[in-house]
Amino acid sequence: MSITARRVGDDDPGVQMSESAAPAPLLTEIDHIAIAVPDLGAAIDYYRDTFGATVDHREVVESDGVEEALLKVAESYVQLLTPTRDDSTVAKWLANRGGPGIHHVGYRVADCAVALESVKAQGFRVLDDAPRPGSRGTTVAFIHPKDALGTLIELVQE
Ligand code: CMX
Ligand code: CO
Repeated sequence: MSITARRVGDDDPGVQMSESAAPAPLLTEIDHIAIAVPDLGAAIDYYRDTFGATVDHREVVESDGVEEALLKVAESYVQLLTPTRDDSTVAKWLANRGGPGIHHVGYRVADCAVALESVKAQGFRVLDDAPRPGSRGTTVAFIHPKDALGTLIELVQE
């Protein structure tokens, strides 16, 4: 929560400390770190051979044109992500970047609709106007990276 020191004019003398209007905490946990890769099998092998991490869940998310492999790390996941078709935004992202890397962060929220409305009410661009189905039965919504410190954010309700 940020504290703003505000000096006010002569007609209202003195210095006041006022708290900015922050919402109640919306993020309950890191749900996943998503790493986009050109070769899902090779990425799974890397995590297994290097860290002993194994696949907990695998799914094709047709709406996003991706296939994911989720590796469980404590209560969170590493989401290895690869495009399933050329017009997938992840295919474009990999081509622009020229290789694998962190694509987005998924934060767990208690209520995706409430969190999304809070972000929208603050004037930030979102990529989903309403919550939609994600993988493994979750409900998700994405926030535009240009309005989120250059990081694509996925709000995830389990
Ligand atoms: N993280 C940070 N910045 C990103 C980004 C990302 N993942 N993807 C794109 N950008 C930036 C680009 O660098 C570019 O910046 P500049 O204008 O400064 O060059 C800008 O955003 C626009 O990029 P773009 O290449 O034109 O990309 P698009 O607008 O075609 O798509 C985005 C970007 C974020 C709108 C799109 O990827 C999207 O809608 N994502 C949400 C859905 C999604 O990511 N699904 C896959 C995962 C599914 C899952 O996890 O289940
Ligand atoms: Co994700």
